[in-house]
Amino acid sequence: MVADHREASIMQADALALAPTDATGLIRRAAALIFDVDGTLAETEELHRRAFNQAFARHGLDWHWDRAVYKDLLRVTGGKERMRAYHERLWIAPPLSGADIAELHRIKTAHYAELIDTGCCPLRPGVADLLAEAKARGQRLAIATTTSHGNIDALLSRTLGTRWAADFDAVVAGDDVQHKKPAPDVYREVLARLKLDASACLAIEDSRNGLIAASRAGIPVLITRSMFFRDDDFSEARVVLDDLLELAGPKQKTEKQPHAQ
Ligand code: XBP
Ligand code: MG
Repeated sequence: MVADHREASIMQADALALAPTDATGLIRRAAALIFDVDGTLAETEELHRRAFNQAFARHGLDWHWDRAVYKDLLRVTGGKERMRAYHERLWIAPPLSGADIAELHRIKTAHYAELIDTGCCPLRPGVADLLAEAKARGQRLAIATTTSHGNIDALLSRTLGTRWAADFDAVVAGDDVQHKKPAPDVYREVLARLKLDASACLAIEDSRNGLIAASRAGIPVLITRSMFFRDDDFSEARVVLDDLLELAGPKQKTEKQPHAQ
């Protein structure tokens, strides 16, 4: 009961959202910036969606997730959990074992890496600059994501170079913890590794599940709206931006992500 009360007051406290202009101050004051990956560092969910569909076809399943279906399924975090949730909706579907789901996810992850390797998924606008500026300021950087270490490495090796991990003090992925977002586990694990107080950090997220996860860990949140979560409820966030280019000054035109047209 106490935990729920604490959680409510944390969410309440964050309801006092800052104006975007204060976003820069919020970022600069943080001892550490903790980044979500999918939808935040890059618009990757469209590639995840394509990779799922390629895996279904390879596995002889007549499943096809269009963007509307995928947008709804994204409420379930974790690719394996997402496939299981979809399968449970198909009452007449043939039984899929845990091993089947794991094999499907392995194939999907391989397709995702191939798509990332085409270079069609750059970092979102303003991300590279923010990472470089934070590093120059001596701020610590971390990652708290639901996806896998393999997917993080595929994306960041391609966009930041193979030595990307040297700039991050903690990288926590979905399978490192017992419960995925919106549970706070990945964020609590990052805080434990950084040995920092939650209130001294800032989480940068794109989805309500991510906002809830970070808020439950007591971390203030800056949201950058993304393709599939644009209309999520972000009322507990400290700041909500369309993208990080807004930090550089008045809203600028941001180029469309080529693959996310
Ligand atoms: C987003 C997710 C992941 C991806 C798919 O993670 O929920 O499940 O959609 O990747 P985040 P996997 O926004 O926390 O980075 O198939 O590897 O789960
Ligand atoms: Mg995300």
